[in-house]
Amino acid sequence: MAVERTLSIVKPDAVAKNVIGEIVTRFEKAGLQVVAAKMIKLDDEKAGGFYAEHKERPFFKDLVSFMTSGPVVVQVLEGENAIAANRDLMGATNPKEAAAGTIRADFAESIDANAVHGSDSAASAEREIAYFFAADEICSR
Ligand code: IDP
Repeated sequence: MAVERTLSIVKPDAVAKNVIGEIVTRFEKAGLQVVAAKMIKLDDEKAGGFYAEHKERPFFKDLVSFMTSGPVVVQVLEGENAIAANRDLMGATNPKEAAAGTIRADFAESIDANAVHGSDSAASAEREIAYFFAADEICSR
């Protein structure tokens, strides 16, 4: 298995629910390490650029509006198979379809407000990490 890095975002709904720590604990208990972290308030440009691949989708405007509705916590997670491991911890995009015990099953309200983001491939992880972090902001351990 390869050591990978992935980008995680604790979305505004989960920050508002005060469950940042509970979510990070799940990453740590699964063997993923936080190697970079910041709390930021996205603006339309930053959120829209992040989700550029969804620009033509009908939910794009709502997605940007939700992602800019409050602060988010952006993190780089590192560990064995980190990209798939994080996706497993997150659960399905729609919390109604997310497996029991996953972050989205436990903390998400709806497909719009679904608690977390996680990179879905190695190429996405590379782009997304660079979108939020300079190389010297990532502290490998
Ligand atoms: P992911 O976050 O599980 O990777 P994506 O397909 O990349 O899912 O979609 C990005 C985000 O866009 C989702 O997390 C969700 O908040 C939102 N989204 C995706 N599909 C829909 C939809 O059909 N309706 C409303 N929002 C959606």
